[in-house]
Amino acid sequence: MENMLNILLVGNTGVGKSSILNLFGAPFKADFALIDGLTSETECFVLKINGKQVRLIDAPGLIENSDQRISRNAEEITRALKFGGKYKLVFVYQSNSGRLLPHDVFTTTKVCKAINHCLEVGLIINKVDEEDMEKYDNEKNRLQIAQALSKATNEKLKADNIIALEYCKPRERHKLKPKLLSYIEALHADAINQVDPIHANLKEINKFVKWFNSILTTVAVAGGIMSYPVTHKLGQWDKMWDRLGEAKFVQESHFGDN
Ligand SMILES: Nc1nc2c(ncn2[C@@H]2O[C@H](COP(=O)(O)OP(=O)(O)OP(=O)(O)O)[C@@H](O)[C@H]2O)c(=O)[nH]1
Ligand SMILES: [Mg+2]
Repeated sequence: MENMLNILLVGNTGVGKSSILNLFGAPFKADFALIDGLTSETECFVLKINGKQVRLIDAPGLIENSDQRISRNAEEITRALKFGGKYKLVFVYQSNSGRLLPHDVFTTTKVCKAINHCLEVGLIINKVDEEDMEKYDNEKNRLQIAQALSKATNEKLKADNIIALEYCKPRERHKLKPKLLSYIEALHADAINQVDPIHANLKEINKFVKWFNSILTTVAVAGGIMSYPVTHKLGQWDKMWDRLGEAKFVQESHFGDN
C-alpha cells in the first residue's frame, strides 16, 4: 500500500473533482450541491489503470462559506497529501471563459506551498464550452496559463500538463475517458516527503481576492485593458506576475500560514 501510486485532484468545490475521478471507475459522491461542498472528507478508492494499481484520492474543495468548514477541508486536503508513495497531483479549475479566478490561485498557492513545491503538478480545466476547447488546446495559450500560474506553483506546472475537458451532459461524459487516461498516464509522479499543515480562513481569502483584483486593476489600467482573459492576453499576464513578484505575493506574511 505504501508504494502505491496516488492520483489526487485538488480544487474548489463544485469544479468536478469527484466526477472526474468517477470517470476512472471510482464511486465517489458527485452531485449538485447548492451551498456547501459535497465531498467533506478525503476518500480513497483503489483500482487498476492500464494494469497498474493506483489509489484515487478525492478531497473536499478548500474554500467554503465558513471558517469551520474551511479549516476542516484544509485538514482533509493536508491528510490527502500524506498517504506516502508517489503522487500525481492535479489541480482542477472550472472554466471561467478564459479568466483565472483568485480563489483557484489561492488554493493552488496554498497546496503547492504546503508540499514545498516538491513535485510537478497538472491542471485540468473542466466544464469547458465547446467553442472554447480549441483555445485551451492551443499550445501557446496553455503556455500562457502555465506562466500565469508560475508564481503560485513555483514553475512546477508545465504547459503540457494542462488539459481542458469539454462540458458534457452526464450521459456523454464517458467520452472524456480516453483523453483523461492518456493525460494521467503521461503525468510525472513524485514522492511528497514533507507536508506542512494547510491553514486558511475567510478573512485571508477575502483579503487575497481583493488584493488579487486590485493588482489586476492596476495592471489592467497600465495595459489599457479591463480584465485578464488567461487565454488571450498573455503579455499582460506576464506584467501582472511581475507585479505580484514585486508585492512578494508568495513570501509575504499577509498571505502566509496564519
Ligand atoms: N454538465 C456537466 N456537469 C458536470 C461536469 N463535471 C461535473 N459536473 C457536475 O458538476 C457538479 C459538481 O461536480 P462534483 O464532481 O461533485 O464536484 P466536486 O469538485 O467534487 O465538488 P465538491 O465535492 O463539492 O468539492 C455535479 O452536478 C456534476 O454532475 C461536466 O463536465 N459537465
Ligand atoms: Mg467532490
